Amino acid sequence: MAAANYDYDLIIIGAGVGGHGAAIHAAECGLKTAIVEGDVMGGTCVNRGCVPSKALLAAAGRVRDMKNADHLKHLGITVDNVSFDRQGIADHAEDLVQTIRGNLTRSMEGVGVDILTGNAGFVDNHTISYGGAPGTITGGKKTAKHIIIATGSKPFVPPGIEIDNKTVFTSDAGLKLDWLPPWVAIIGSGYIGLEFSDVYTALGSDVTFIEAMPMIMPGFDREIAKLAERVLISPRNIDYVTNKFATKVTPGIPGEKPVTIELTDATTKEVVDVMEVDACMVATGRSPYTAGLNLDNLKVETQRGFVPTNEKCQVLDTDGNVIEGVWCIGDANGKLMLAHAASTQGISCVENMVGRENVVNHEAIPAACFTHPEVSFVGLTEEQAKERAEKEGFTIATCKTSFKANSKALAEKEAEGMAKLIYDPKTGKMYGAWIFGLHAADLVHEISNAINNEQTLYDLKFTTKAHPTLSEVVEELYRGAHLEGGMPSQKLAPAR
Ligand SMILES: Cc1cc2nc3c(=O)[nH]c(=O)nc-3n(C[C@H](O)[C@H](O)[C@H](O)COP(=O)(O)OP(=O)(O)OC[C@H]3O[C@@H](n4cnc5c(N)ncnc54)[C@H](O)[C@@H]3O)c2cc1C
Ligand SMILES: *[C@@H]1O[C@H](CO)[C@@H](O)[C@H](O)[C@H]1NC(C)=O
Ligand SMILES: *[C@@H]1O[C@H](CO)[C@@H](O)[C@H](O)[C@H]1NC(C)=O
Ligand SMILES: CC(=O)N[C@H]1CO[C@H](CO)[C@@H](O)[C@@H]1O
Repeated sequence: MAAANYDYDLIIIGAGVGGHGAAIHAAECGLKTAIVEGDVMGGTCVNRGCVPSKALLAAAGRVRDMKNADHLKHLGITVDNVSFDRQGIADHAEDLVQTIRGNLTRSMEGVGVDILTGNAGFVDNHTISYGGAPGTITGGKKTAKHIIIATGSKPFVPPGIEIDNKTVFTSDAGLKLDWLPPWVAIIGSGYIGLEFSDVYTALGSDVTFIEAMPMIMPGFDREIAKLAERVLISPRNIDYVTNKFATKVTPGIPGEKPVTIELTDATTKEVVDVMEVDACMVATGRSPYTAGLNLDNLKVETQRGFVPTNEKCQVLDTDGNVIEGVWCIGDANGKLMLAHAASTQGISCVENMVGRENVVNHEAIPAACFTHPEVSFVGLTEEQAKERAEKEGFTIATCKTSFKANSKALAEKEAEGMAKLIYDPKTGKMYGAWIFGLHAADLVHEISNAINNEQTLYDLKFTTKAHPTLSEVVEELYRGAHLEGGMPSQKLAPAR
């Protein structure tokens, strides 16, 4: 039974990972729940994001390993003539998408969530209309006590770039791996561009990054970016230009006519070069997908397309007031455009709906780039932490360790990597951690959980990892941190 006078307790607009996480938790909390999806179930992550990209990276990573005769020789292995089937790799990605999409759909049906189809827009803060053409409110109407916007994002394509989905494309078409262009320019060296460069170079393509910022991998901690460049860029068939905008990109014809890319200097604003490549991938970020929601009916003004929200993901109107019953999670609110952030926010919203106050700590949410090897982090870069420490009047210190000090990494002969912790030596509070190396994406959770639980290095110094494991990289960080005032005995773990 839904709350009096409503069809549902909760309606979620958009069945991506964010909407899915909210729906499952709402059903578990006893809320009568519906989810509306205007396209295929699963959203970006399952169909056009995390899932197919990780499938391609898994296959490409194996190819890279098996073609690395030097590395294998050090382990005493020789391999002849490694070959791969491009279509077979593409099929692996598509199969995985279908499996996970099916599981996601069934898991919601299994807990009694109603799945409604069609695009949805707001009539008022308790009513949606769905199933009509996008931007209209002519479909069926449903009411709910709470409505969550979970409409996600789409690739952002800068003006001047013409997409043909064959020679000039975004990640949407890139993930289909229709062909392997001999030379691909990738516009943008964020995590999506980097992951694609890993796939393309493993499968034999050459890559050129075009980056508008003065440095590549601009979002990374500088020291980590430097090492990542030494391992992920320099030894591979990758080069780059920085401080350049791709201002005009014209599609070509595979094998006949090249793609042309006009490069404009970011400082002088002058056209400095025209590149000719076989293909161009546009990885310049993502825009929120909030058109067609009829947010005007709620007096909500999007900011660069993002839905304005408070710390609890409640939607705010033009006067900054909370709109009763309306929430927004995931890529559409722009707080942190990652799949697991979307579902964590969804669960948090439901907690607030059922009267348990909850605010997500975004500085405890890990992030990863699934190159070989991986990059992961949680919290701030050293640069950001320094800035905050100066402003708020505390001190920070860093400690580092190399994968070369780790027996497990050495056994794998994959010891290229480092980890770094940014912390306050007085309180033992951790502000950020960065890991570059084998299985970095799995290693970061140890630290992100500790940050989420507000544990300090005073506690963590006394935890134990199995030997030999990669987790000892994190242990090295904890133990290597220098805490002022030594180790107060009252902080010692109690004897059991
Ligand atoms: C190539 C690539 C790789 C990525 N890899 C990772 C990764 O490894 N890890 C990670 O954490 N993140 C990754 N991401 C990011 C991740 O995909 C997104 O952060 C995540 O999908 C956001 O989830 P969401 O639920 O907010 O929105 P989405 O997944 O975008 O889902 C929104 C859904 O809402 C639907 N919708 C929109 N408007 C309406 C409407 N009006 N009515 C009805 N339905 C509507 C859409 O059709 C869509 O299905 C990747 C993204 C890309 C592009
Ligand atoms: C490996 O490939 C080369 C060239 O394609 C070929 O001449 C050789 O016979 C192959 N070797 C094996 C073991 O298949
Ligand atoms: C490219 O693909 C997208 C969907 O992935 C589609 O919306 C767009 O219309 C396509 N463009 C062309 C020129 O085919
Ligand atoms: C947990 C779950 O439902 N797993 C299923 C996902 O889909 C595959 C293939 O359809 C099934 O074999 C799994 O059991």
